[in-house]
Amino acid sequence: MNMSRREFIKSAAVSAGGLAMMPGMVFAAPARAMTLRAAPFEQAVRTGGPRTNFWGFNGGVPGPVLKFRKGESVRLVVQNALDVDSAVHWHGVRVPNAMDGVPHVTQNPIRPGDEFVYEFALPDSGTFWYHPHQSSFEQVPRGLYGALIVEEDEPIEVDRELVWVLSDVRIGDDGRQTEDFGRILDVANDGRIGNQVLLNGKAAGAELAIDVRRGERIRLRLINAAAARIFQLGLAGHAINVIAFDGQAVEPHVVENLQLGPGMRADLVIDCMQVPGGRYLLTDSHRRNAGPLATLIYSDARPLRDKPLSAPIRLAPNQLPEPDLAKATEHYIMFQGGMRGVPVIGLVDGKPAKTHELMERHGLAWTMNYTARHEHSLMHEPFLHLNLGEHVVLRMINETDFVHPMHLHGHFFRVIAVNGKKVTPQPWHDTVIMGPRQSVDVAFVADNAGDWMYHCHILDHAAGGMMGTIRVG
Ligand SMILES: [Cu+2]
Repeated sequence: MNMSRREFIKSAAVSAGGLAMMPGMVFAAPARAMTLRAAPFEQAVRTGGPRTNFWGFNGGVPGPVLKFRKGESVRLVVQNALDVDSAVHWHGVRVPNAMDGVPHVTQNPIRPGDEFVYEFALPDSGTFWYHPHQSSFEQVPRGLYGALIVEEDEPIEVDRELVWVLSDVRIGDDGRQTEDFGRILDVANDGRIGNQVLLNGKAAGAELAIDVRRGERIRLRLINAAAARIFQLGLAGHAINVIAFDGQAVEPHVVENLQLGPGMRADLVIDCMQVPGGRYLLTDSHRRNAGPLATLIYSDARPLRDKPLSAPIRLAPNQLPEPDLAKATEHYIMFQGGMRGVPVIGLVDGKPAKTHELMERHGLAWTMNYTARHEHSLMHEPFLHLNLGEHVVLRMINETDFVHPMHLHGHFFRVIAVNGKKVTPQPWHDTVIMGPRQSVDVAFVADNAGDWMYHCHILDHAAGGMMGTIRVG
């Protein structure tokens, strides 16, 4: 007989007589525990190639795929075996503030040799990821990132589920990482983009083979863990069905190609309906880094089926607080700076500095509402205060000539307008791309109390001033 733990405890209590459950009493399942150990290690990104020095979780790049069920409570022990401070952020997971993993803001940094225990419940199903929020412009590209998957109560029917963590690395001919993190030339430009794209830690390229079978339905969970690279993904010969952005369900729709900025995720359904022996390229067509990433190769095995599965691919939505635009308060954030475009004056520690002074004297390049902040230094001074439960429209005005994927912690927002023009549909995101000179309006309910990071996910930009906190409550 199949009996859930709760039913078992209930019936055991009843049969014991007199030990019946009190109304409202909940037997929480014990939190599932995992240990993540951050440490240096080496691995070759290409079979037979030179070894690359990484920092990684549990000896891998990416770190282990953490897979949980919606509603589950987890206990994640992070051990720091690096010789620098660290802390881990659970990107996209709506955690209580104290579990958000931001050093100096939500916790003390985890010192070398120490550990920190993160405990929280998982309110949403979806594709999330984890990475340090300490010197992330260095710790992330060195290899500290991994997927965090929360399964739906009723997953859609597929033959296979793949998790692809996309990233890149800047390496020399000897395979060693180039030790040039945080250069002002990268900070004030497009960020530090690697010279080798990685797919699950392996060198991407036409020679990277993905074996599929005719008739197979694949659910692809994509995560852009790169520090600065924007992907524009296409798959020859196949329809790309998007079913979720940033872990949140969208009405399934087919796209020609998919833009994925740093920090962003997408869930896709691919029906492999080409013939045995066929080869199809997965490509990146972004202007900066166009090229093949992998080849889908159809095996000669007997097809699984000759028509695509007819099972629905629509995901059940998570319960997110719906912003009411009629009563929402408007807030503005203006972004300026960078090496191209109009020179600016920004405040650093309360004192004005021009663009070249920001860069040469402070190592900063970007301002939000005329202020440039050092990573986490002035974080206890939020740049925006919201009341708990406030309905908010945040208008982000990008006065720079650069693209910025903006990320808000602890909340999801709906993207409601671009350049002042209403968009439909209005998908939920935790990270949204602002194009150069573009304005993007997002709406959300500030229902999670605490000081929440709000920053560009081009991690050099965040380190260069595009980072601050929003206080809720
Ligand atoms: Cu940016």
